[in-house]
Amino acid sequence: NTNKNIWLLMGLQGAGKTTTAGKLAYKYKSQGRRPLLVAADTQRPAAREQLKILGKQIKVPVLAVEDNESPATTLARIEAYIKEDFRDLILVDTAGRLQIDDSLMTELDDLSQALNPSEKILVIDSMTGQQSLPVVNSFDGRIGVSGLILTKLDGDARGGAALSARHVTGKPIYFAGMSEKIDGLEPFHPKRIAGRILGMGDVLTLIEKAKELEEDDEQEELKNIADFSLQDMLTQMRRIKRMGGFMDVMKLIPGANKMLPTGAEVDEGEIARIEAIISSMTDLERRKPRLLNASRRKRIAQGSGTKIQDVNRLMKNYEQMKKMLKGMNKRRPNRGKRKKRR
Ligand SMILES: Nc1nc2c(ncn2[C@@H]2O[C@H](COP(=O)(O)OP(=O)(O)OP(=O)(O)O)[C@@H](O)[C@H]2O)c(=O)[nH]1
Ligand SMILES: [Mg+2]
Repeated sequence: NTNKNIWLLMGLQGAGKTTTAGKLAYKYKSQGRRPLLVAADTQRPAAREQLKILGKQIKVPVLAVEDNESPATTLARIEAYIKEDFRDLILVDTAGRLQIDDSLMTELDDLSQALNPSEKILVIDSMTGQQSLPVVNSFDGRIGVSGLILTKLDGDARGGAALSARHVTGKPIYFAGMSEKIDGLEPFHPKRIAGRILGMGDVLTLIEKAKELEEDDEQEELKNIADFSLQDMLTQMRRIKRMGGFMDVMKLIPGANKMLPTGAEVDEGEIARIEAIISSMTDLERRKPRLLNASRRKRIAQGSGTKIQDVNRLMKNYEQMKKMLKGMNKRRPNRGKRKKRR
């Protein structure tokens, strides 16, 4: 039965399999294909009902299994169906698993063996981020996974980035779910996702982490974020460095690894460069960065053994950081009033 184009959708409970099955059917139907949805949850009639409703909405037929139907029967029914009503894409929605559960895995494996799907797609809720790595491995070990679909990327891009690198999971990512709506399925662009999370916001995450670790370090606490100066930036950068190396901290950010050039030295170098640049400024310049005109920047570059572009880039980062800190402060008025733990 290798001539049938069967895509098996599997994944943990609530990952978005059913929604994604509907989205795929909708997408390919609009491209002129003839999809058939198969509701293969042999235990929960409600799960099958959910897919039937989706199918009705998008006018794609749904073949629902019976309670405890055997995989061989399901295959026979699919074959009988497409003989009557030709279908060139068969999307099989399966039962969710709360976690990797042996009996359900066996069931899924039996179904997969019987249907011999051309694609075995693991649907992953991107909110679970790196924690889904063992899930990918179990499904792959047991059933085989040909590719991933990440859902709920509209909620958390970090999770997506955690899984975005092919070398992390060894699997291609076919699509990304970007909303609950039927048309909320898009091609996955790892660079875009990683770019979204690797803005200055992540430096802020690092700063927050550093702050948490050093809550008692009060003198250095940012008194007033509106007054965030280059000196403060340097202080924060040094904290990050003290936390055990920039690279180690960067590793905390899912997906950050692959954005960085190979070799940790490069990034330690970046901090060293920032330190050198800020150290070459006068006190006044650090407090009033507006003073930094072209000739001062040139002097600073020379003094720090860097290029004027490095100084410019630092200033741009600083401005961004300041802007974000201000925004953050507005959104969370209680920031900084956290009780001290000892
Ligand atoms: N925001 C958002 N919500 C999504 C996305 N994909 C799925 N959801 C929501 O996630 C919830 C679970 O989706 P389902 O498709 O029912 O998940 P499932 O994997 O079939 O769940 P089980 O069959 O119970 O294992 C629903 O509320 C969906 O609307 C997405 O890309 N973005
Ligand atoms: Mg479902």
